[in-house]
Amino acid sequence: MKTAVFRLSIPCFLLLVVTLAGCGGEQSAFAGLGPVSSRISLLMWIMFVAAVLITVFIGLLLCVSIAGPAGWRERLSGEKSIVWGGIVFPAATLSVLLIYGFSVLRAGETLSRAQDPARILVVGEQWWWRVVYRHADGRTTESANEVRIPAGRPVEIELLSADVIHSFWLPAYAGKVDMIPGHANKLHFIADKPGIVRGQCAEYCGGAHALMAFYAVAMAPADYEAWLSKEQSDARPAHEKEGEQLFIDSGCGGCHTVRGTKADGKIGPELTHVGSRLSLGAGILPNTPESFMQWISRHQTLKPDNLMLPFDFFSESELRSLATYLNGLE
Ligand code: HEC
Ligand SMILES: [Cu+2]
Repeated sequence: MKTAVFRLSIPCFLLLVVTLAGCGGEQSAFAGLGPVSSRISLLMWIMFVAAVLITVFIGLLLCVSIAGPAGWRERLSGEKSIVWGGIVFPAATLSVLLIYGFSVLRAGETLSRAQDPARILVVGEQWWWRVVYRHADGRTTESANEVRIPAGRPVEIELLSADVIHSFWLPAYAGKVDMIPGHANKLHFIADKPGIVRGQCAEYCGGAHALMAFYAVAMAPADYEAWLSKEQSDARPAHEKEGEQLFIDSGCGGCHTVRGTKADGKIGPELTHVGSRLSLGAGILPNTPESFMQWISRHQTLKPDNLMLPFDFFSESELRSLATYLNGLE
């Protein structure tokens, strides 16, 4: 008996460690790094503590009604306890929680009336994110798989989908909002301070759904403006001419845009400044020359069924010059 308990306790302990490991870090709903997410996590704690208290209370009543003193048992089986415990109490608690929940939802709406939010459009695609920054003068700059925002300033993200339903979830700053084909949803939040957090698609959208993540980078407002004007510019002339030529000749430009070159495809992620992003393949690889080589040669293994054509025929040196070229697009 003792050994059985001991044998079970190790997997249980490991499971607990693995589960708790999900609580910290860059993709945590507990982080509360902005006013909207802080209110959501407070609501969650209130619901959790209330649920624990109610469960314990009901458990106690159950014990008393089974094995308690006769007087108590009789009182609990009366009509009164059903009316108060079964109707009045749940109706009152649920109404209070409902009203409080609405007020938490309003926190985002209040932000939506804020003057001059940073406006960004994010389109969910199988299985990556198209990100479009709207400038004050009406122009736009397209990027992908990374959302940069100014810290301390309201952000308005318009959410759309190009194919099926996705869900934009950036737990450190806000709740999740669905991206629905043909219907624009809006998400409002503020990031309290500069930092890097991770987001994830939170609605099953096909095979590679679990590999559809992104990073959000909150920057000091002046740094953000500087970054945005750099992002708006065309790609600087390539040092790696051979890689650039290979990119054009292999037809990569039929699906990808590198502004300032002949590549102007719109099917895949925009690559004008891909070298300055944090990750590749929608949050699945770190942005290094080796990752570019891996992605180009093995992306169908790394992210099965993704919509980029397989390119598994390049030689090592061709891969290297493509990777050097792309990594140099900063
Ligand atoms: C048929 C269209 C198509 C062609 C042709 C194509 N790609 Fe792609 N590419 C995509 C799509 C779609 C994705 C996004 C895949 C995903 O993450 O689900 C992608 C992703 C990428 C990424 C990762 C981008 C990011 O934001 O992380 C790189 C790098 C890339 N492609 C390079 C290339 C290169 C180099 C070539 C030519 C050898 C090429 N692609 C040809 C469609 C294409
Ligand atoms: Cu998804």
